[in-house]
Amino acid sequence: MSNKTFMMIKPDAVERGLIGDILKDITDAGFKIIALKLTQISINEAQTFYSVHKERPFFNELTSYMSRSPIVAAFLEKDNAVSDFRKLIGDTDPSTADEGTIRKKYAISKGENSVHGSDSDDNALIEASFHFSGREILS
Ligand code: DAT
Ligand code: MG
Repeated sequence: MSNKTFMMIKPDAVERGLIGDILKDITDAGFKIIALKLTQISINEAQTFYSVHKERPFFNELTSYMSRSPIVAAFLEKDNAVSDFRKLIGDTDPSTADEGTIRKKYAISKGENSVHGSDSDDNALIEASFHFSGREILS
């Protein structure tokens, strides 16, 4: 089991000034930030990042939303990072997310759900490599 996960603060949350609140929730939960950047992805980059969902009916909505305004990308370290971070953010749909989770607190809808968290150790590394060069990651 790896101790790293990748996350993004998505456009809906950056647009509403929630970067600081969400990073505070993440560090309060015991995650150490080992890489961090504010950036904006192109629609092509969003299509690559979410290519696993390319046959899904919400793919166009998802990729245009993710590229419409800036995001924050972060690489995080903690024991059981992937599963603990998924617990911290809650269900994909904020209406069914547990009380106190980041998506319950901040997300607008299933599509505009404020945060991304990797779903496996392998994907955490793939996704972090998409956004960060080696020298941008603390060792
Ligand atoms: P998660 O982000 O919880 O891992 P996912 O991998 O199933 O969820 O989907 C990726 C993103 O796609 C999700 O965060 C929001 C969007 N999405 C998923 N299902 C959707 C739906 N039914 N309608 C609109 N957007 C959806
Ligand atoms: Mg997912």
